[in-house]
Amino acid sequence: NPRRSSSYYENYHSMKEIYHWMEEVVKVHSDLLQKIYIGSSYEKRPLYVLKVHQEKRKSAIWIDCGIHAREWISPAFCLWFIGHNRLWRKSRSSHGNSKCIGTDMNRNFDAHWCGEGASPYECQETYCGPYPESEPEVKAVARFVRDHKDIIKAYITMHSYSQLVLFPYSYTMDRSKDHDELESLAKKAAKAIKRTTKKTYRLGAGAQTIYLAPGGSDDWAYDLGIKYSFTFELRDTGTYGFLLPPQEIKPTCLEALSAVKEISQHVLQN
Ligand code: ING
Ligand code: ZN
Repeated sequence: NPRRSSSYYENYHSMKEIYHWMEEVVKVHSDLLQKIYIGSSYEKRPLYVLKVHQEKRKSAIWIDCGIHAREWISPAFCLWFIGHNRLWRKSRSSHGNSKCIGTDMNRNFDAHWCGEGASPYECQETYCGPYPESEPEVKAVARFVRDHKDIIKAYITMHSYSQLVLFPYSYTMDRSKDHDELESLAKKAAKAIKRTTKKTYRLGAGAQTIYLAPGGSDDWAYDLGIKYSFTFELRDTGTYGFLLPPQEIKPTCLEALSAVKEISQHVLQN
């Protein structure tokens, strides 16, 4: 039940926990949130205002929660109100009567769609969608790549995080017929990264390196005939995870570029 999961907001928390939550949420969203000390309670506990703002001082709306101690739902609302989900993964599509939104677009491609490693349930983070290419975003990419498959020699998709260079397959533990060539090219890419920023990227076929995951774009592109198909998991390895600090953008891009160059060179030679 971590502070940024949706189930966190569907539970009650102690005062101490709420103070910790305030600190964390203000730190993570320092661009949007400000914590202002406005005094203390009779028992000397600090009272804070969380100010939500984007533009400079215009007008404001005051909301308070928990004036009456036994009314727990009231502070729960204030927490829920602030707790926008920075860690959203899926698309934004709705599905019939389900209250849950979104499809995992990297499970929605037509490559062993919705097999083991994806979920048929709308509320899951790896929901595969009602049918392959059900998502307009996936359909648009798939259509474009299909229409240009004779000229597209490599397919590269960027994700985060874990520092990995992955290649097909992710939908099966079996090796692809180009496994050895893809592995040696991934090794070259990882070496280029090491030369550029000294960072270590591990490499391997998706299913063997991380987990079984059908419906991914790289497997789909590979089976379409685009041999050089790669998924990059960029920085970091978990220190900041999805909340990578801005100072790491430039070095991450430089190392990724060195890997992309390595792949391009190989593709041009073959
Ligand atoms: N990782 C990928 C994911 O969609 C992946 C891993 C790669 C799956 C290739 C399928 C094919 O789970 C992240 N970080 O999204
Ligand atoms: Zn991803």
